[in-house]
Amino acid sequence: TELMQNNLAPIPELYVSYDSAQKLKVEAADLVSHDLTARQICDLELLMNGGFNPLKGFLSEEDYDGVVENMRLANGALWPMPVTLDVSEKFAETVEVGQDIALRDQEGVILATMTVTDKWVPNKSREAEKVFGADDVAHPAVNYLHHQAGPVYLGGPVTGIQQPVHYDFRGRRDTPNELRAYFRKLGWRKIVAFQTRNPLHRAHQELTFRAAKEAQANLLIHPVVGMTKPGDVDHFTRVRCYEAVLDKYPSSTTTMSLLNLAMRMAGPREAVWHGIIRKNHGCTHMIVGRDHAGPGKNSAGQDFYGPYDAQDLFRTYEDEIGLKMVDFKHMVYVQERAQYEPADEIEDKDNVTILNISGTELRRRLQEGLEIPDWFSFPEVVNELRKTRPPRANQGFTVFFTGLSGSGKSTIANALMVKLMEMGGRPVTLLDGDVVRKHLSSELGFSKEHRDLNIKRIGYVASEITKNGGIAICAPIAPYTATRRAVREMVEQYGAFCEVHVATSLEECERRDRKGLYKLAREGKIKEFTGISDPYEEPANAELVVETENVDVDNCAQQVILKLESMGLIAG
Ligand code: PPS
Repeated sequence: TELMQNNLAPIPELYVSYDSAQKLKVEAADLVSHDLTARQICDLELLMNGGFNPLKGFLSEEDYDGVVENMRLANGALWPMPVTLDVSEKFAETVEVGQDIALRDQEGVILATMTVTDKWVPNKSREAEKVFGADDVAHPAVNYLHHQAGPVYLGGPVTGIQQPVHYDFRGRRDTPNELRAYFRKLGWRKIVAFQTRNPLHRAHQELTFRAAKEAQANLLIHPVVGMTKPGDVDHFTRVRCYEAVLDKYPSSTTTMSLLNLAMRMAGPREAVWHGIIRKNHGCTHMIVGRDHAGPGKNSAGQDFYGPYDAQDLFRTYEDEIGLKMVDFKHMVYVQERAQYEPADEIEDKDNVTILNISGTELRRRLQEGLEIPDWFSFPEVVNELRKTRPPRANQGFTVFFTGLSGSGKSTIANALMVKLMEMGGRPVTLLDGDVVRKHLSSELGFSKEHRDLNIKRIGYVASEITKNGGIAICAPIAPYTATRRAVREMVEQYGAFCEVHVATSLEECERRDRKGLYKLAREGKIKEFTGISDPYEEPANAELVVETENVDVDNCAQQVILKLESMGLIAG
């Protein structure tokens, strides 16, 4: 068939020659500049290197409408995904249609120029409905659309000056033309691509191996390292895992290349998009499995797409994509035969033992440091995963005390620190209110704005400590709910957050008046004093509330330890 005649001729790129690029770079210094977001940098790279062929730039309004409504550019070509340059209103006001703008990376390096042909305010709800299937922010791309993307879109052709710089795994990254040249050189004419955003386990190896055999093709492991689903295993870990698995394939038939794509998790439309992208990279086949590029559950707890919707849509457009789908059902392990088989092809289902570990179950086992059997994955892969996802009891976390001045936060925090140091295993840092105000926030006072800044600085330091596997104990007043929530969100990206409300009443704090501050506050000598002349918003959802009246400090600290143990943060 014509699909077999993969001539692997170079495909068009948007880059100008080296000399022109040097000139253009100097000239572009005078243009209005747009600083690209991380996602736009991914999109731009694939636009420039031909990965998004036939696109010549960010979509015009007419192309965008066609893509949203029926997956077609204005000229009729199949294109399922809006690739748009979203900007702020403020930036849009500085740009007129017809003008050239410079597109810079996050360090200010000019990557490209764009002639703005279109500027419009998109109907984001329509985009969400049509492209992602529902205007529901439980979908990561819909959430991005509404909460991160700017309100105005700019469209127009792009002139490429240079590729975005990557410092990691440089030898594993290839443009479409580099891959085509590689296939040409090795005489590969049929190539089946495997798209992935997850670590590969034995089931995937088996599936890709079977796919290559079925198509009698060479195999390209083509993992996405641009942006994947929030919460995925980071790409550094994944690439180390892929490298380990690559050793299990015959090197003469299989290769791996990293794709700097920003996924949208758009299921069926995304599968078609992936097909076009792989076609551009010189492949003739692509594996589409169960729930391809699935975004997970919607806000009603149901799947956004059916498990085989992506395969169905791909099949509809297969000829136009120009690349064949190798469809795969779910692979499971049959214990009696010690091998993986497609679940729907097992005829003696009732007489054999079928084993399977779901993604959720795998995360639980990693989380709790439990066994991950050899039939499921490769020891090297499990090893890498255990390094980045250590069991909870080895992960960093933050204990965040909040309460009035003189409530006993610092005293309990100190006792907790000593107890945690006695246990050992993880480094402990105490970010006490007074210490922080001396070292991190010495210029700040007690206005709402300054308190918020102070707490966010504490949150930032705590999140870094948590990320690096340590224990951060914070003990500021932190009077505002919204600010405490912001800190929680910062920390929870990396580890657990345990909020402890030290609920000593104002009357008791004032009665104790350890530092004599309440007296001064009552006399008006200290302004904006929490509880007296400034608000304290009581936490409604703290992990723990400790009473300090008639309870000694040691017991309060013990309550925190027990809470941490119940959260799985302290091993028995
Ligand atoms: S905040 O709101 O979280 O930024 O406050 P924090 O950094 O914890 O600082 C509170 C300590 O500063 C002393 N202090 C005051 N507290 C509250 N209001 C006013 N106006 C004020 N002025 C000085 C006070 O000693 C607090 O210490 P603790 O340890 O909480 O008693």
